[in-house]
Amino acid sequence: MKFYPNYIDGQWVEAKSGRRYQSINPANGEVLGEVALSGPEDVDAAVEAARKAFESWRLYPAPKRGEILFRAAEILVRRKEELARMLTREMGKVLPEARGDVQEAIDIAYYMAAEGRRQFGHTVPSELPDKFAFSVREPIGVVGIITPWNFPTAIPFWKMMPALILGNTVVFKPASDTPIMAALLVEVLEEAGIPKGVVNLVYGPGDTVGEALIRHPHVQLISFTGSVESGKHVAVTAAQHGMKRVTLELGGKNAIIVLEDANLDLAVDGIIWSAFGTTGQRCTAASRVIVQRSVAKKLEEKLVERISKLRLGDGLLETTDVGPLIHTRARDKVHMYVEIGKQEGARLVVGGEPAMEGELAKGAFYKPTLFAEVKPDMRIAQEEIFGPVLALIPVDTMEEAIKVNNSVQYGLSSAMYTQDVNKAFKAIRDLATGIVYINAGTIGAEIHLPFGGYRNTGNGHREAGQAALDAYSEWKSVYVDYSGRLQRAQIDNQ
Ligand code: UN1
Repeated sequence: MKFYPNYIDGQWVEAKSGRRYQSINPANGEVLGEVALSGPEDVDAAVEAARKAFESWRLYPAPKRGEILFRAAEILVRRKEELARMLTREMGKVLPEARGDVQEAIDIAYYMAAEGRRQFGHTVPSELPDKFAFSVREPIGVVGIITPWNFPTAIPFWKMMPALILGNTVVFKPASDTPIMAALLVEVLEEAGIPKGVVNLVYGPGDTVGEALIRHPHVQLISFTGSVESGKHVAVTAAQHGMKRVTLELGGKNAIIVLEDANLDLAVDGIIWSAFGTTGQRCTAASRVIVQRSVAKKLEEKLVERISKLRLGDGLLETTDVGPLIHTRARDKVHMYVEIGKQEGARLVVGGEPAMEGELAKGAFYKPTLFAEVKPDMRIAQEEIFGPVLALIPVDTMEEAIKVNNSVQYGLSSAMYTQDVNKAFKAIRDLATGIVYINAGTIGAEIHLPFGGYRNTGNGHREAGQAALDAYSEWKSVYVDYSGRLQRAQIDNQ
């Protein structure tokens, strides 16, 4: 069985304890490999390597850093199919979506590679004569990257690519459920020529390895994607341990609004894709449909027809529409929410139980589920379920729909289907989410726009696009006075 060690200071090494755990295919229980089970001592070694490497990496010309990132993108293009297949086996999403996950890593690698020749600062006039003023971005130092299992290639690269192009070094702690994908990514960076110590990989659980990273005195920034509860813990702990910079991306309870003038068939396509793609396990997944009452029944019928045709199975099979959940604990959590929904008085329309027929019994499968007549304050309409469960919420007006959309603790993505351009622009203004779609579902953000959300979805930072550069750099403002005398800002220029 293949063993996946840590990667520290350019070497593939066992955990110091010698302990290991197994990576499991959620579709059938197959053991995919053994993985180093690290502890805080391995984090220390990785941070030390990253700290040493920072001294030279920060001085390595940014365009040259960009060339390494560009090569990483090219290697990913070459290895895309191999990575996608392993991604499906390790995480469960269907193969076309696994290819999309790898593609998203490729996209951000190309994008950030080009930032090596930009990284614009500002050159501005000074308020005083014979004085020059400009600002530059500086790297922060050692960056701890803690990533989830649902996008095991895209999300680590969303974080690593901007961190690296700006001259930071990285300690990468991937989700325990998708370790092999992390190894493949690091292999790609190694082949691309990343110098030793610049990227380090440490496997292990959040409460030991992640915790050691968050507390480490020589880590300057933590970039974390996960739950709100864990995100709060990261923020508080990081503040107490060296006032680390923290960027958080913490999920969603995203809604698609369907107005009565909408093209319903188009809306159904977007809803099915956004609610059941990735088995509902995206931060951007639609788990609510807020529909104007006059078309609610018709929409429900169309949805039921489509949901009943979704085929569950191993994501490698072409016949599969919906893959497994990440593990049986996740499946049990989904079922717990379905029970809560029933108790709250929502009407269960379709699904509502684990799928146990034939081969499906070996994996963590759950039937795509639809609730109707859901009230906006029910738990199934408020809490992130992270599974294939969709709540139909009827409303009377667009204004009410927007209010319901905004009345959850999350604010990541929202969508509206309408043919009325006036309504669309009012919605764009009033939907309080970091991402808004018109006549498209809630998923499918592109990497050159900011990604992140309002309220508890994060702490104000954004991933991807130019916004990501802000998260991984410090601004330095520089004033050069060439007047040869003391000039006092705000005083001598009155
Ligand atoms: C996530 O689920 O955390 O917009 C990321 C999307 C993808 C990224 C999702 N491009 O659905």
